[in-house]
Amino acid sequence: MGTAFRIICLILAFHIVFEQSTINASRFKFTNFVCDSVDESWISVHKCRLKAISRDKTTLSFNGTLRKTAKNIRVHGQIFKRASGFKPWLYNITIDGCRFLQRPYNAPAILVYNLFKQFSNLNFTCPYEGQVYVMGFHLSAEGVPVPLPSGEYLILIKWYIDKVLILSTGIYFSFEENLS
Ligand SMILES: *[C@@H]1O[C@H](CO)[C@@H](O)[C@H](O)[C@H]1NC(C)=O
Ligand SMILES: *[C@@H]1O[C@H](CO)[C@@H](O)[C@H](O)[C@H]1NC(C)=O
Ligand SMILES: *[C@@H]1O[C@H](CO)[C@@H](O)[C@H](O)[C@H]1NC(C)=O
Ligand SMILES: CC(=O)N[C@H]1CO[C@H](CO)[C@@H](O)[C@@H]1O
Repeated sequence: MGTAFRIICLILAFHIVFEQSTINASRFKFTNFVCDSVDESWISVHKCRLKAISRDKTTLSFNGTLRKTAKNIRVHGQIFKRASGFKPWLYNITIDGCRFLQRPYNAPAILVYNLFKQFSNLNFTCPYEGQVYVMGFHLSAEGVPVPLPSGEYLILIKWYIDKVLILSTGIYFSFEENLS
């Protein structure tokens, strides 16, 4: 085996190790997506699921039809972090959905909305009727906009129309920082 060949192997090996430890420094992964408490008089849910695209990429999709005109939407979002069961963590917020769509307010809500709005049709002002969807939403660890400790998380979002709970969506994900 020539010296040149050995050097090339060494460079290649170094390159691979270096790339894995830098590019894959952190990992974000959806682990479950649950839609329940569905009020069929208000909404039918056609799709609520995750799809594994590759080892590092899982997409989230929701597709539903609002059967009536929604003008008064309240959104209650809460974050949980796993620590022998999911415990409330940091945020527990309620926003006026229609007001938000007119002029986004509430920093954590804006942050989450900005992540998924390009994958959805929730981008116009009230009233809402008919199709509502989020299709193929995915996020890489680099896309996570805030420092996040490693762990398992749940974002529980409850959707109310005219003060009636019409849908509850649970988004579970794991985040691992600085793998290597
Ligand atoms: C949502 O589901 C409905 C009913 O199955 C379908 O007609 C529509 O094309 C779907 N929308 C998207 C964005 O996939
Ligand atoms: C979160 O907010 C909701 C609605 O405001 C309230 O009912 C609930 O008790 C709160 N949970 C925690 C853990 O603060
Ligand atoms: C809202 O999203 C839909 C679907 O992605 C897109 O076709 C439409 O142009 C968007 N509308 C606005 C006002 O951004
Ligand atoms: C080993 C491993 O997970 N490699 C991934 C590192 O990140 C790049 C870019 O995101 C992926 O293409 C690799 O598959």
